[in-house]
Amino acid sequence: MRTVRSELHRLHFPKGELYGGELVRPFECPERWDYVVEQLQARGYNDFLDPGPFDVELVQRVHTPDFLEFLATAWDEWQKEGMKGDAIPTCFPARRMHHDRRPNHIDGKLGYYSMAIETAIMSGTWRATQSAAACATTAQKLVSEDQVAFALCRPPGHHAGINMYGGYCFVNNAAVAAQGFLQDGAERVALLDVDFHHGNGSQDIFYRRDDVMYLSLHGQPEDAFPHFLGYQDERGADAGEGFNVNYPLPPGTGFSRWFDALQDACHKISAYSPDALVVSLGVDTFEHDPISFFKLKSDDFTRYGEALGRLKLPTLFVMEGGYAVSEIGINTVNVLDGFFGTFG
Ligand code: OKP
Ligand code: ZN
Repeated sequence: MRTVRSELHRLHFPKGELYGGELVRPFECPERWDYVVEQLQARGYNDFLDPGPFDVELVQRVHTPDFLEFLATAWDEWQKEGMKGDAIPTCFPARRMHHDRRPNHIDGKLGYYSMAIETAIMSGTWRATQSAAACATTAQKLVSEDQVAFALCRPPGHHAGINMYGGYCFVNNAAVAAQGFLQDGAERVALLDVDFHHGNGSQDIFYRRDDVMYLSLHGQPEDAFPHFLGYQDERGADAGEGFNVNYPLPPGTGFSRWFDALQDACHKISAYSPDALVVSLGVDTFEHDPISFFKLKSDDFTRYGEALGRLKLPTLFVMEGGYAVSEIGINTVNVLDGFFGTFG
């Protein structure tokens, strides 16, 4: 298995995240990437590759051009206003305000395009974001040769919607990969999201489509970020009706309940008979994750990797969350080891 990763992720390291009423060092930090690389090497996954170019045309099939233009220029606009820190939104189109008229001022644009305020934009954010999306695309193309690949994306992507960023995400790497499979001839793609958080962005992008089935296991919206999407009754719309599957789970959920949901998801994936599987691989379901509330132990990641391998599908793993930083590599590579234990 080859891993596509880029050192350019290091260009994104905002100083602060507003958390608990304080600006703290962001949970989504560059060392996360280092710990994953270290564990991959320690367990013999030594085949690393840089990504090819950022494919604008492909990315525009999942995000709007105006949103991408905003991401590319937000930092410059922010700086032109003489702002000293990183760009953080402070003002939103809440209920009965205009959510479809885009303001000109950068303060207005930040609120218009974002879903949360923990995610700061800095000088290198756009370049890092492009490198992560490029990792997803390059790894997706490797799957046709190798059956399996890993896109070690940073920043992550699954909260980024059609024209919306937040939750540490700017461009939806997994969605770009799913779209890439379709462009390369796949008829159906399953996107399975095992990150602790609901991938509201992935759901948004594919909600009215039947060519990508989105399935997510996550902390229930009543209790967990992103709070405003991810209920079980969100089943897709129009052509996509029945192709969006949510498994919201309560605080304290341990492996046995989580794995029941995963097995149900696996049955639905098999019945859909996709040409490829994209796994949004967040390991923040871990018992010691600082911002999540599931109770998976490190060995449980191996067990569910085995279940994914039994699907016997061409599979792309795309890195999402995981904030117990010193264990992120162990848990991530446990999934891969489990996968190859049954996939062959
Ligand atoms: C990104 B990914 C809770 C604040 C939550 C955002 C978490 C983003 C997670 N008080 N902050 O899905 O791992
Ligand atoms: Zn997450």
